[in-house]
Amino acid sequence: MAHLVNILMGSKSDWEVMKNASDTLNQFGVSHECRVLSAHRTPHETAQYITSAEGRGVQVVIAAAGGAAHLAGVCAAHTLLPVLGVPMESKLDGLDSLLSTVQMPGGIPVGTLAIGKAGAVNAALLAVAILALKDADLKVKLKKFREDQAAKVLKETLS
Ligand code: RP5
Repeated sequence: MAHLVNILMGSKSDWEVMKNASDTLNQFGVSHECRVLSAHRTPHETAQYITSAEGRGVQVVIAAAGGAAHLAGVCAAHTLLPVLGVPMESKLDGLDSLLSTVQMPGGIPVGTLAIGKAGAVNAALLAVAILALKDADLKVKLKKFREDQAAKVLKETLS
């Protein structure tokens, strides 16, 4: 079966955070592949992998990197697929990663999420929302996720 989402990260050190994106996609039963590929350390392999993504049936790309975080931008430059960028926490608290990911030149968009775990989870949820545009069952699951989340908040008690 084709993977619908590719999750890329610049280093294995990003996996602890990006596992949250993978876990969230698993929660929705969305098939995906996770790879370590770096814009700087493996530029040719990154370009090759992302250029072939659409042909492999991928519909959304999630790219996470920290520091001089160019991975999402490089991915976006090599594909017409939607690319969601997740800035990783870094020596500068992720601000460098955030700015490197979000400040794309006009013409090559990257949908940039929050720094760290919230961004990883939300990238997966946004990927689900994109896929749900053409998948009614997935839309039902997303609606239930939101309802369950709201119910949990409303049940909170404070001592
Ligand atoms: C980036 O540099 C990676 O995405 C990671 O967030 C950061 C540090 O990488 P390591 O030095 O831990 O491999 O490319």
